[in-house]
Parts: sequence; structure tokens; C-alpha cells
Amino acid sequence: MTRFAVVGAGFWAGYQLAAWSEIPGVRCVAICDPDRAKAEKLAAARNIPAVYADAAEMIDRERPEFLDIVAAVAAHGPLVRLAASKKVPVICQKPMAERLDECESLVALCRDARVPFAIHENWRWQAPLRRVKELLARGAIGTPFRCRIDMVSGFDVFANQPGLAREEKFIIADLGCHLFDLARSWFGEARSVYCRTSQVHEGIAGEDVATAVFAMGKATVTVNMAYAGTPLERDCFPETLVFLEGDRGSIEVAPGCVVRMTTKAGTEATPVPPPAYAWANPKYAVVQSSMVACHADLVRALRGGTPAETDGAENLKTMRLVFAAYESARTGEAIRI
Ligand code: 89Y
Repeated sequence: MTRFAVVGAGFWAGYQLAAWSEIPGVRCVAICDPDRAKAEKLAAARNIPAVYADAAEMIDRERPEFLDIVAAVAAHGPLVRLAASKKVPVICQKPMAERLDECESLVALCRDARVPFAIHENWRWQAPLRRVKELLARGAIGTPFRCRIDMVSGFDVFANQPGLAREEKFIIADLGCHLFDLARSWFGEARSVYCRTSQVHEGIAGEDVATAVFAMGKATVTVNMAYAGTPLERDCFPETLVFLEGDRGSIEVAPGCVVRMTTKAGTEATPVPPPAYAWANPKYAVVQSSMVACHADLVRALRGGTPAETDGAENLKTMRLVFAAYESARTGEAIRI
């Protein structure tokens, strides 16, 4: 039995713990949150035997085999450093940290301390998006030359995650890191990015609209994001819609998790629904179900397998795109990566 401890008892922690319960041989033995009452409540709901308000005390008392950080981004750096100082393998929610130099130093610190460090980056594990990766890998549409990735919604994300309204870096850091990581998992590394952002909501600290255009592999990849509250005829939050062109065909990820591939032979429409879990919030199902696949890859790596797809060094490449996009939006220039 692999024993782990979790830090954070907010909106996502409950679902992340439920997703861990789908992984054989893994058990959460302790939870910690500065708001002890919140941690008590989640511990009762998820049968977690021990509750703490202090992470260092929790690690010293419980000696977990890994730590899972599901706290707000500002706490990621200090908690990863704490885990490294106590030689405890650590998984951290995205985005890795608030600044690029902090991301770089966390990866270097864990590498030098020989402490496994990975990021819970689940977007690339969504069932329909994983199918696209398989189709691309076998050359089903030839060489891709253009891709549009859209995550545009009027959904009120602040209702469940009020802290997002206070983040000076909002949609690119919160959602862009997911979509940029997805694009990297399909097309490889980016050479440049041009990005524009805007803010539609009043009273929030950061940008709620962004468009980034990457040169990635042989493809031009455009990523459109919005949580502007705009009424949409067809709002399929939190689905990612995709239109991908290759020299021998095209792929669309359409609403309802349908992957439509068109070649000279015609169009094949394949429903690729997310696995169903009773604990998943129906409004977030395609995202929350991907946590299980993400966990499986993370624990496989912790148990001595090859590095996780989203280990620290890998995810640092995604974070470079996040901060390059912000730099492009700030300067109005395309940024070489
Ligand atoms: O925080 C974000 C995430 O990780 O998935 C969707 C979300 O909740 C809002 O963008």
C-alpha cells in the first residue's frame, strides 16, 4: 500500500482524492489545510485518519511516501521546497508556480536533492484528447500543419474557485497551462508565441480572455481561451473543442466528446465519452475523470517506472510557454522560445 498525504482541502481536493481512490494500492493517510475545519470536513468525507493545520508537522508525523499538493498557486513553491527538504516525493497541482524563475529553481532543487517531482497536469489525459494523440501518432491525417484549440465559455468559474478572481495572472496561468501542455503533447516543442489578452469581467485582477499563436513542429497552433461570461449559443464547458488540419485529412473534437476524422475515405465520427465516476461533478466530468489516468501515470512513475509524462522537467517546458505568452501580451511582440 502506497501511503500519501495531501495538502489543501479546497474545491479540487475533494475530487482529486476521489480520483486517487480509483487507483489500486494507494491510500491517503493524512490531510492538511491552514483552515483545519475545512480539512476535518474533507477527512470525514473521504475517511482520512489524520488531520493537520501544519504541513511540516504532518510530514514528520506521518512520513508519507509522497505528498500531493492541491493548494493555491502561491503555496506551491514553499510546499515543494518543504517536501524536498524532507526527501518526500512530491506531486503538485498546476500551475507549477507564479514566476518562471521559481519554476526553474523548484525543478533544479528536486533534481539535485534526488526527490521525484511531478505536476498534476490532467488535461492531456482527457479521453477525446488522448484519442487525437493516438490518431496523430499513427499519421491518420498525415502531417498536421494547422490546429485551433478552443476553450471558450461563459461558465462562472469563480463560483467554485473564488481565488481565481484575485490572481493577477488568471486565464493563461489557470487554463492556458492545460491547453499549452496539450498542444505540446501533440506537436512537440514551440519555437515562438504571439499572444493577446483582455479583461471583460470587472472587479477581477487578471485577464479572462487570451489568444496565443504558436509555431510548433510543422504546425501553426492557435489557442483561444475565454471566461468572459459571454452568452454563447452552444456553451460546452469544460470541453475543449479542436479543429486540426493535416496534409491527408482533418480532425475535429466536437461538442459531446465526439472525435470526427475526415480523410479521402470520408468522415468517421467516434464518440469518446469520458469514463463515468459516481463521484464526478457532472459539470466537470470530462476534466475530473482525466484525473484518474493522470494519477495512474504519476504513481507508475513513483513506483520506479519511467518518468511521468508531466514530471517537473517536462512541465517546465509548458511553463516556459505560459510566461512567454504573458511576455508577448505585455510587449505586443512575438516571443522566440
Ligand atoms: O482551475 C481550472 C482547472 O484546472 O480546470 C478547469 C478550471 O477549474 C477552471 O479553468
